[in-house]
Amino acid sequence: MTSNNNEVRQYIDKVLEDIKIKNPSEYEFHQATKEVLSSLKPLLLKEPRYMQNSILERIVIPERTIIFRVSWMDDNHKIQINTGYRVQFNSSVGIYKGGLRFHPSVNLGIIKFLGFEQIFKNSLTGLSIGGAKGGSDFDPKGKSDGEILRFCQSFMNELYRHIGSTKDVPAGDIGVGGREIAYLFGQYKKLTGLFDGVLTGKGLNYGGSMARTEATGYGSVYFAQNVLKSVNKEIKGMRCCVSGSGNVALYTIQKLHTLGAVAVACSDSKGTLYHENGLDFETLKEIKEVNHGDLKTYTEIFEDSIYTPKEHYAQDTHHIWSIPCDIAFPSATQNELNLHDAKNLIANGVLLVNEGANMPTTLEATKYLIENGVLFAPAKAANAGGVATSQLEMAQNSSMVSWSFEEVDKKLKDIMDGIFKRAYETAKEFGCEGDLIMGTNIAGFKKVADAMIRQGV
Ligand code: NDP
Ligand code: 2IT
Repeated sequence: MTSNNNEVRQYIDKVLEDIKIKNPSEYEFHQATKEVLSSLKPLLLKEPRYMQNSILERIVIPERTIIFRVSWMDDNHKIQINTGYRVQFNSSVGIYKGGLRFHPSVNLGIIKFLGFEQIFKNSLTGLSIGGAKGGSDFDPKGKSDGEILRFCQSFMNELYRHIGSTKDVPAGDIGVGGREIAYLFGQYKKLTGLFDGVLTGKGLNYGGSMARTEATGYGSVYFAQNVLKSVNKEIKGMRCCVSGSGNVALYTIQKLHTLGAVAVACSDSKGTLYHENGLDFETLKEIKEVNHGDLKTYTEIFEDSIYTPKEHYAQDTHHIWSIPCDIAFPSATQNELNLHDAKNLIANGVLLVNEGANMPTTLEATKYLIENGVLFAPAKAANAGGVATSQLEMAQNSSMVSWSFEEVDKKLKDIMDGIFKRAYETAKEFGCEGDLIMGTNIAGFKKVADAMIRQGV
């Protein structure tokens, strides 16, 4: 028995409508669920069991949402209060897994959109990992090292009871890098007396994996290589704009240069940097990763580079997307590439948009890019190298072995090739060859939904 078109469309619309009613003002969550559910139509038409088992209604609600108070003392001995979150979204195919974001914009809707996306991304890697996300509205910018330490300790004082190496394994995301993971791990160990793989992205001297730092950026470029190969092109010689200058952006830039492409522009929350002959990776790393500084200081070292502060951006646009490039790698944050930006990219002849960040392209911009023949690599596939390598870190921790950089990098590349193949072939199976959004969402969803059905209500 198959379902008919109207029935499926009404089912999807009803679930999306209910999400809006039950979760008002969670706009990013509305956007993420709309993107996924809309692309599942061909699958729901073909396989009625998902409707019969109320899978959509179930999958859009987290298994557990934890919200907690985080109080900590600043350097002036004043007590500061933030909100902490951990949304354990889906454990059908494995332990809850996903990053922690520390940024003042964090709210429940943002953590839910990220947790929801994580379910399908993790499933698509081909590994057994469930989906979760967490974080806080704490702003690490301008805080002393002591303040970061005290915040992380207080955050873990509550989080520790909800996580564990066979239960829920957080990692980094915006505002959470090696320093924060170390402080969080130290406090977890004090509270539980356990030295285990409860967090990923750990330092190499206490259980971390080689290549985890590089993994999301490298993986994003490996994915782009696959997309280009499918249209008989190669990455060598391509001029690229990579937004952001954090973990994902930096290692995207490094890998692009290794492969003979040229990254000409990057950005941070204050402005855009353009360097016609190619950005210098080591200098960027020193400014952003080591010193947590401003991108602007790059122009003091390279006088032929140009910095445009955010205040000078044209209205409603992000300056970086008005710089001519063959490939755009949005790698900073959600909704950082809008319809105006898409029009600018197309006017300048962009070939591929490869999403390094989570949900960086608005729904309107995505539609416009695709309608105008731009290749599009969706985040759940293109940035899955980070979480996949986190799983490799967990595998090394539980078996007490350490793999070399080359071994991990090789596994990462194989995983990214596998993700592309799965997404590409799934799209083809459903009559939409080349539609990687549909391929990614259907392949990611199917594995989780089938596990949910098999495991009962
Ligand atoms: P980082 O904190 O290391 O870097 C984020 C970068 O983006 C910084 O340059 C930051 O600017 C900029 N940025 C952040 N928020 C904004 C904003 N609201 N407006 C403008 N610029 C902003 O984070 P990551 O590199 O780890 O994460 C980047 C993206 O990649 C996120 O969407 C994240 O969810 C996603 N991602 C990360 C993975 C990982 O392993 N880390 C894995 C998969 C996806 P500034 O330097 O001024 O703060
Ligand atoms: O969005 C993501 O995939 C991440 N921030 C990484 C998650 C992880 O568990 O490594």
